Amino acid sequence: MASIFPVSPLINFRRFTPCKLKAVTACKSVIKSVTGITKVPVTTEPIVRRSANYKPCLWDDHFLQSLKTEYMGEAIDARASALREEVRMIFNNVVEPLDQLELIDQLQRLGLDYHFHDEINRTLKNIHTGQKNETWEKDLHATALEFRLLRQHGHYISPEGFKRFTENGSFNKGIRADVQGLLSLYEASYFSIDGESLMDEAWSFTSNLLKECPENTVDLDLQMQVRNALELPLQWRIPRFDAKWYINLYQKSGDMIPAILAFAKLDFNVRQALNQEELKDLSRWWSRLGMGEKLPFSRDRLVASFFWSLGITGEPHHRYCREVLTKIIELIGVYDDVYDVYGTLDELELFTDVVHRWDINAMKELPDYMKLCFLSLINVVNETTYDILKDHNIDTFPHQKKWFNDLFERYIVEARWYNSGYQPTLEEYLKNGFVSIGGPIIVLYSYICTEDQIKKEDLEFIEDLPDIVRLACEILRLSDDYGTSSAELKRGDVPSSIHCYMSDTGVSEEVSREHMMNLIRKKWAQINKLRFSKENNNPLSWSFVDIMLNLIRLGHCVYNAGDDGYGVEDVVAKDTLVSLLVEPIPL
Ligand code: 0FV
Ligand code: MN
Ligand code: MN
Ligand code: MN
Ligand code: MN
Repeated sequence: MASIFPVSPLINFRRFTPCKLKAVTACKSVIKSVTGITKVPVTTEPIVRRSANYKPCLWDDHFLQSLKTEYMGEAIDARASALREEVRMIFNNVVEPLDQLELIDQLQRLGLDYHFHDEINRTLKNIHTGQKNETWEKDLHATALEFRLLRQHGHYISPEGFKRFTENGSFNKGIRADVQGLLSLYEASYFSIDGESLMDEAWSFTSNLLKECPENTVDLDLQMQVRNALELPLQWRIPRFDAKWYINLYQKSGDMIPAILAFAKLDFNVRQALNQEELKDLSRWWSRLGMGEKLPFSRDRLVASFFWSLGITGEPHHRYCREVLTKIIELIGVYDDVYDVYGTLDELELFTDVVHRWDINAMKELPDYMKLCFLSLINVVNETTYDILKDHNIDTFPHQKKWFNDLFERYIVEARWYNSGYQPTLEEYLKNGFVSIGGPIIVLYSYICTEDQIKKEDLEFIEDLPDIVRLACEILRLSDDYGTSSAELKRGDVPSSIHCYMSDTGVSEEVSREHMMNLIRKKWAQINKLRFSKENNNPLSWSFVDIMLNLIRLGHCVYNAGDDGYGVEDVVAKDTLVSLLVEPIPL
């Protein structure tokens, strides 16, 4: 059926024209190493390759190795333990439910909650089953904070409580002046379950009002919190990345408790010191591989890869997980560039086939640059297999091999689409794209590297890509496209979700982007629904699902947050990394 919308000038058919190729490189090594053995055509014609024009790496190994910290050692550990116990005592002495909720919220935002899991869970359980008084019920902020924290921790609470603030199904105009209440309701609305129309209403009501509010309120700190929340809600953020910002805010707040402030600062610095040690090890691994120099067409982003791993799980005892995830994410970035930017279709078909066979003897069939890719892959898989086997007595080799195969099978589909000029529908694109973004493989590695007891049924559950995993990875794909599709289209790459939807419907890019944001919110609500559903036979723990969701929170932080330099196509802004990983908080 003909569309009534004007057809986008960029993409107007099921086929699109691949962009002009930018870089021309005669790749003699490819030709030499494959002569007579491979499907790569032997030709003296120069091979035309694209370029992503990535900026050079901002952090050299020398700089990372030179990082020094004073936040390590016995004296620091003793000081941290003392403060931790002091904060525990403070926590246990708080008795009013609203004060308890406020404190839990503060601890989470200060990045300290991981020390007090038991206390927090016990308190929320009591609040969940306890009675509320009348003053509470009239307080929008209290109602919304309770709703958000209970749902965040897996205690179902109905949105009925918000009905007290509505008239004929719409939110009461009387709450317009209560900016704190609106902000709390806005944050709560991101915990809505698909189908809860009152929560949809809460979201549109509060987000519209809050957009106007900064000029109308006097409290500058509240204004700042509102702006921050409109940029990204708490449910879409990684608290540790905002901890410095929040510590600063907490320091100025009227209910600041000095011991909590002191512990927050010290703990931040202690964790930063640990992360620096981790980075030094990883940087040695990466510079020894030398892929940054050997494969200059690909991104060289070790610190950014570490940043992703830190966002997925920042707790100190998950060090091993961060090590493996950083390696996997770094390598996936290179392999992805081989498929999207550098490799010819013939080379890519061959590479996909060699990985499928997983035969070290087949390596000789590959062009030299691909040999490095294949060997680095085999090495990291072997190493991880060894570690997991040693610590858990489980052979994950066949699994890991399958994860990479599945990933590359999706990569090659996109390469074929690009090379034939095929324009997929959004549905077709997403079916492939939620895997090609690397979501499932990162979730699977997160699972085997964080669980104390790896269970076969859990592994198989994730491998089958059930709805909850699919939805999360679709969000990651949509977020990535939101941030990277313009650059990808310019250099020549498979059309992104935004462009598929434009081609499907004829809408403008702006409308398509808005549609993607709505889709993302819808998919979050579907995830929330699955998490609380009784029929859902998801064997994964609440806390592991949260680790999985951190991956999409990262997608939001990197690709969807305002225009403060975060959403850069190929690198997380340097200032963010310096603040998180290099500069301690002055005590
Ligand atoms: C995404 O790159 C990216 F950062 C990759 C592949 C590294 C690992 C992935 C995540 C941690 C999300 P790019 O935008 O080139 O990915 P696509 O899929 O669009 O080629
Ligand atoms: Mn790519
Ligand atoms: Mn790709
Ligand atoms: Mn992308
Ligand atoms: Mn892409």
